[in-house]
Amino acid sequence: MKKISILILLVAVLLVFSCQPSKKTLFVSNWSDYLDPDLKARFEKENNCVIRLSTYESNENMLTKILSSKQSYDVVFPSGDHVTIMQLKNLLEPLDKDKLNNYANLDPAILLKAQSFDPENKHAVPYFWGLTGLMYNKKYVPEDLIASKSWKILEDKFWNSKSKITMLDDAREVVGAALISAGYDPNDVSQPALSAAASILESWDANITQFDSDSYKNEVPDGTTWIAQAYNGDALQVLAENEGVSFFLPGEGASLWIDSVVILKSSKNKDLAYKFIDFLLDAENAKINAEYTSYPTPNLRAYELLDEEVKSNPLIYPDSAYLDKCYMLKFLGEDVKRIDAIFEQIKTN
Ligand code: SPD
Repeated sequence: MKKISILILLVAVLLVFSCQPSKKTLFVSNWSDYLDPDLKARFEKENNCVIRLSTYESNENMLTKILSSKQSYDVVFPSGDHVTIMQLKNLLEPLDKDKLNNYANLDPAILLKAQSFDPENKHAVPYFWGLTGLMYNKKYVPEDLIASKSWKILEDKFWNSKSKITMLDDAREVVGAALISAGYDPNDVSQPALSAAASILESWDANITQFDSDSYKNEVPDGTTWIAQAYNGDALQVLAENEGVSFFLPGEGASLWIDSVVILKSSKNKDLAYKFIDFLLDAENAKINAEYTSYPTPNLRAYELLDEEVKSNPLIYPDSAYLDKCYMLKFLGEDVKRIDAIFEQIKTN
């Protein structure tokens, strides 16, 4: 008799659970440290869903992952040149802007810039933009060496035999920095430009320990690395926690990029994907996210809500004179192979 009661109870419990509507899951792949976890949790709660978030450290890894994974991702965050690459591969869902009530919060000037990689802003919603500079540990790097605030400090003999430099694991950023240092546009793939960049990279490489886009966030503060090529928001997240670390945008100029949020054509949850993007576009949410990431926001309504201290920080929002010296990393088509070849050569040296 007792056994029968237990069995009935078990069946009842199973029935209750099987009747619960299962939560929808949104598969999101994003750069690391690029979304406030509290916002993610709030979206899940408000929409009775789960976000499965996986992270990546480079556009190339993201693309390999979505092309090779059995899991179909719903939402990803490529940089401009990769929006074009993904669109040419027919991976992107054209946006139905009627489903994005907060789209009008975006800065028209940034939307115009984004048209260089996404004509008519058809497939990509600008998420953050940013600049790439150098982050260093003040204890080990002498101020007089840094004073010039130039990419050229990486060529200084101070670094010889120290093995204390790291650069991003990103061909466009690394070769781009060398091109800027040599006085060229990082999109220049002419022979003279690439030869100059290759020889500068050789001199830097003698003291570079690794090409890595993540570990510098711990290694500069703890002194394993003394100077690292760094994305500005990531660097500012580190600075906020470590007084001994500093960051600068080199005087010659820097690469400038716009990362966007896109919905994949293969997404099985497009309605939820739209809701998520619209949630990110909400002015208050975008402001919270901008404060968390320390990246410049393309959301004009969110920008207006930011503290004066953030808006006037030249490492987040440099003045127009500096921005005029910065270069958007453009889609280069087949020519990118010439940049990749130099990067591979340096990496395998
Ligand atoms: N942790 C977030 C890093 C975002 C970097 N954006 C990519 C820029 C590629 N040039």
